[in-house]
Amino acid sequence: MSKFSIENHPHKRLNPLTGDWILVSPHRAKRPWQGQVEKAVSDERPKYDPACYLCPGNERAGGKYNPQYQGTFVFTNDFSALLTDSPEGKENEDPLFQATSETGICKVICFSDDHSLTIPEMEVEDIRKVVDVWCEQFSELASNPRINYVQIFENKGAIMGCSNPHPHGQIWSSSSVPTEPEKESKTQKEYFEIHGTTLLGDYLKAELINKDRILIENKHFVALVPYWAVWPFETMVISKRPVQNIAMLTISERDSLADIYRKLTIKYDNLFEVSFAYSAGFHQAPTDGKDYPEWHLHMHFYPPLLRSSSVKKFMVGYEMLASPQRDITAEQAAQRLRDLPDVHYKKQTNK
Ligand code: H2U
Ligand code: ZN
Repeated sequence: MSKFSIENHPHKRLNPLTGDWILVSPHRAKRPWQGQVEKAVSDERPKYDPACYLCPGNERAGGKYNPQYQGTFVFTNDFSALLTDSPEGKENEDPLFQATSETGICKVICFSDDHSLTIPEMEVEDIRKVVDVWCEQFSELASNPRINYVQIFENKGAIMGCSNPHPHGQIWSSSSVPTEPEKESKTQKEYFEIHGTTLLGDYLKAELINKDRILIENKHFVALVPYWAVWPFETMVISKRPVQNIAMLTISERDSLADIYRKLTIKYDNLFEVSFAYSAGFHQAPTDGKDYPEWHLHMHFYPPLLRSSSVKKFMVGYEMLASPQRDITAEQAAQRLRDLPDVHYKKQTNK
């Protein structure tokens, strides 16, 4: 029998941030791909859509009107999943029936007044303004004694359940730390206690030497396909300096974040020449006033597309019941993304 290699043989990889394992089946990706990569239908949109509840001047649910804003605009979600004034309480007498009240604040952030744009089509200076809004919103919510975690995210594309193509993101902030960041809190703390350095700082150092999974590196950030990626083109953006939250970023680091967000999403759009859907967001330290030196700011990008603008990966069967699985390896995915042009397909002059 030949010697085990992760390029050729089925194996499991550990996600050290969550403790989860993922099954990788590289032998299956070796099947030649014969299907035509179909071009998506054009997604050209007007700069202003009178029917869009995020466009300037338009009416939202409940009869509120957006101002004639320019650039970014933030409002409290009209259908907030968490409320500030709900009563506190618990159900904890029976270990099998545990419930606890949860409060919070949910916001929607319009990235631009221009309905036709998406992040990869925006100018870097305009994405930079979105970074500032995230920092301001984070600081404001973090200073609220009832808010102990701030989840900043972007849900992009109808395929991800996004209700509106107007460029926007959301922030849900809560009184407790949600499941995913809670898992990462635990693993990063354990790592920091043993090594005295952040888990992601050490991971990034190793990845920058190896280079197989690196996509983009700028002054202060790196975009890569994590070793333990589950989604076909899943990526992470990690700050080179271990900072606990987005508000701790320097001016120059904020510039770098805007730059890498743009460059990564351009690669994504160029992959299937379609506005590439994903759920993306930041993971950062809890905001309960304590110090979290183990926490290392990063973003996750979870895109569902697999082979073309319409063929998505399903998380079904074995994945729902046993463990996530992928065919194309993280290294192959990184290679594909790295090889794509840095100019957005709509702006390529040879098209
Ligand atoms: P998506 O990013 O998943 O499309 O969600 C947009 C949010 O906008 C969604 O959380 C909110 C929804 O509650 N919304 C408003 O706050 N006001 C509206 O008038 C419509 C939608
Ligand atoms: Zn709009």
